[in-house]
Amino acid sequence: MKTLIITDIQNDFIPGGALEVPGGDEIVSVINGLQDKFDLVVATQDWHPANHISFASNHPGKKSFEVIEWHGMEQILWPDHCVQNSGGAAFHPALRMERVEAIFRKGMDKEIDSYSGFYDNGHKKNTGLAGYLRGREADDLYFCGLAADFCVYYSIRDAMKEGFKTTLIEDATRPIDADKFKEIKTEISSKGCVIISSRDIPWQGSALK
Ligand code: VGL
Ligand code: ZN
Repeated sequence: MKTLIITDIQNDFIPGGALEVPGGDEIVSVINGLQDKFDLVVATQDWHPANHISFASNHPGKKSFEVIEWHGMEQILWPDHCVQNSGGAAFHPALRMERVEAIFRKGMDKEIDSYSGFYDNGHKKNTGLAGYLRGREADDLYFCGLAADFCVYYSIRDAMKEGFKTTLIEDATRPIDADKFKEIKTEISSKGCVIISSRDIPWQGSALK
């Protein structure tokens, strides 16, 4: 079953937000137009407590985008973003939500960051997304959203490890770092992720109808 996974279309990742992704606003209408082509639509939402360790503000003397070691793992320090219940954590107001069947939240444990919609960065806690998708018989996953080089990338890697068929819709995502995203595309396509444009989707309407 063809499933669209909409990653983190939240105000803080849109230009003007706390952790803005260049061009993030441009993909909202693309994603809205894609939704009716899928049998199942799921969203993820970055959802941090204010004391989250990924925030530079919680490490006195450190600045945003510095890298530290935390519990033996590299951690990029981010500006405060997607704080639970804040306007920045809300979905972009223009994002269509009526077809979104489930929302998987991540990044709620203050001690560990969580880019992927499936697992935290230490692969210790499972969000339940893989089990939910299997329960819904969703085996063919299409990824879009923000940011291409973080949450979308880590979600695709985990989806491939979990045995799902994966496709990235390139014009429905935007990276924080364009050069890094070029390397990521080479890596994920070598591992079996198909990269397409929304214009390449051949079927009309929901694949099941
Ligand atoms: C993200 C950095 C920190 C993302 C979330 O959604 O790509 N990036 N938290
Ligand atoms: Zn985050």
